[in-house]
Amino acid sequence: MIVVGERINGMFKDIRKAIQTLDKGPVHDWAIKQQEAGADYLDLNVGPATEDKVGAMIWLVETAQEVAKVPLCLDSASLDAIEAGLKLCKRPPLINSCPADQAKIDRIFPAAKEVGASIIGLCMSPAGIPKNAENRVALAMELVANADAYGIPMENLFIDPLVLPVNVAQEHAPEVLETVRQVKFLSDPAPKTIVGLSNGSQKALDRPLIDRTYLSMLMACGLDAAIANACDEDLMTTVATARIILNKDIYADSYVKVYLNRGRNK
Ligand code: THG
Repeated sequence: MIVVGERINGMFKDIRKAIQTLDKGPVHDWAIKQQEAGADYLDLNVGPATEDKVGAMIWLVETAQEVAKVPLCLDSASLDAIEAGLKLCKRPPLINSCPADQAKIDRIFPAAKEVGASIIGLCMSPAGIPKNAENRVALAMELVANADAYGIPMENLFIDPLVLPVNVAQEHAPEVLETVRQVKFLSDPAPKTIVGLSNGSQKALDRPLIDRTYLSMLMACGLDAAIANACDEDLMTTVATARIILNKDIYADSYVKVYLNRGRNK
């Protein structure tokens, strides 16, 4: 399981303030904390902190890289911000993200190819997010065909079916599970799959319970990666346990301890 630490996001008050005051402390702290907790990538998202998405992304990339041992995940709807961040990355990042929109694909895919970056392809078109799995999979297919045409290896394409809050869009939750299952049969080799896990529990009661329940179900459907709260120990031990049950790691009485001490889990 590839875990992308979600915490460096202007959606959170401390990071919003850090971006506005150019205070490196919170960005350094969360980069270190998340990678120590087992994050494989660090998501960087300016969020609502400022209108200067490009300037803020440059600052986030430079600041995070002062302490980061893991690669970055450049999270922005602004292609300018992604491109600016991409130029500064010391390690090939994960580009977050590109919808099934040909104009955006034609800009992002070649840029990713040039530096060996991976791409998150969203099951979303200019018409929006489909309601059912079938139409989400059709958009995934477009992204797969484009990756193929641009010479991007399938292991570098992460399909995101788009998790929506379960309290207002409950009917989407099983469609996301089904999309993950079907994407694994789209091509051989298949692309990877990823979700923004915490979207599902927004504004709901007992968020960690929803997050870890949904994650174990998604893993049973073949999920490869999640943008998630890497500092939630119960979530991370759920990942370790699901991997045992899926026979991906060998059972040992001490597996949870070993996993936590190891701090990483691929
Ligand atoms: N897919 C992709 N990228 C994504 C998402 C996705 N990036 C952003 C998001 N979704 C994943 N990251 C988060 C980060 C935080 C929260 C949810 C998803 C979150 N934040 C608190 C909230 O809104 O309640 C912030 C409040 C606070 O504590 O200050 O839940 O789906 N590719």
